[in-house]
Amino acid sequence: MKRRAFIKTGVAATAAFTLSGLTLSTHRAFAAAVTVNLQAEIATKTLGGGATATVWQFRDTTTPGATGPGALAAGLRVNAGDVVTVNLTNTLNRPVGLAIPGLTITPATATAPGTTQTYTFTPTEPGSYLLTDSLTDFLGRAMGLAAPLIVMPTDGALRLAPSAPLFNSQYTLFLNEMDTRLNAAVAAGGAGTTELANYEPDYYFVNGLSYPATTTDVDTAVALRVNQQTALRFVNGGLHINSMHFHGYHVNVTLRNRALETVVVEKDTVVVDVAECVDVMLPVTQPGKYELHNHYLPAVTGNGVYPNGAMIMMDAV
Ligand SMILES: [Cu+2]
Repeated sequence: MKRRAFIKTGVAATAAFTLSGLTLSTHRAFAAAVTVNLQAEIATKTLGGGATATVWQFRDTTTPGATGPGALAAGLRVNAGDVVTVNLTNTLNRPVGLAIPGLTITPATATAPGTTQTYTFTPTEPGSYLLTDSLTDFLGRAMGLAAPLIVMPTDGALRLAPSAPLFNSQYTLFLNEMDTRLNAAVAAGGAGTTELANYEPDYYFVNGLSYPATTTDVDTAVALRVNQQTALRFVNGGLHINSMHFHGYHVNVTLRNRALETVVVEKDTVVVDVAECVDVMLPVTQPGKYELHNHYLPAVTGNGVYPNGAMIMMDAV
């Protein structure tokens, strides 16, 4: 298998970012050196109802057409112990500094506009991480400059952590939202300061998609099988807390920001704080189709219209 098949995720319609649905991917059972090329760039995002917005994004340029989970332009999966090299090309009009809370990245210097800089890091703790930009910070995340990083155990085992139980399948559910007034102000050359101070999102996403597009995307429409265990990885790349409510099931929170929960309580609603990564285990106890959605009512709308936004479907057979 080619190296990039290990680290990159969701190549077009075939190898999904997740171990999508019921199929188990082959995994590398050792640490290795991996390289990824990311570009910080301006893009146009299509929203529900045909509206568009100017966004910023990290895009994996290693393979043309490569995407992260869902509609995200980037998303990485590596093993603990991998030596990861990221060549970051900054095409934005301001400096960008690659940041992954919980990891030490070298060098800790900004990438100037119009330049490329090489960063390296070696994750040791399995779990989910938020890849973002430390310099544009809140503004950057509001504009979309964030992506998930998934770190599997070094031996490639299907576990959230070495001491956690095995799972059969996993999905990454990247959460964020957008206030299109902010995007429009920045696209027009403004600083966006006023809009950020009055941030009031009108679109909400899971893996960059809004309902009903979430129900037809292979990385985002959660396929379950009764009596199996599915891991769900919530990564909050936005500026709002997400309370993710499950119909049909209870889940066990296993990791919050890579730390094992000491007391595991079955929950039907899981809070994912700003910039937080929460990994849960879902024991599939019954067949059926069930919703998983943000419990904050505006988050299941798009430009005020329901249903839209951060709502996905789970389908168990
Ligand atoms: Cu509900």
